[in-house]
Amino acid sequence: MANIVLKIKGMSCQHCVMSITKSLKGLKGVKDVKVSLEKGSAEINYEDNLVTLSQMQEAVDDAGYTVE
Ligand SMILES: [Cu+2]
Repeated sequence: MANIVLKIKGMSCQHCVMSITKSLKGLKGVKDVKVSLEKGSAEINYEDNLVTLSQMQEAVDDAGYTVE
């Protein structure tokens, strides 16, 4: 199990938080996601043999936001 905090650009409300959470949780291997609107970040617990950092960045992109 691994843990990472991604800085995310473009979040402005709780809807953004939900979209990003949902997109990340849709990835196989992502166990837990805590998105903070105040900090502009997402803390992710994941299985590093199942999901890569670039897949997680892509999931954030797909939700319409950017990883800094
Ligand atoms: Cu929003």
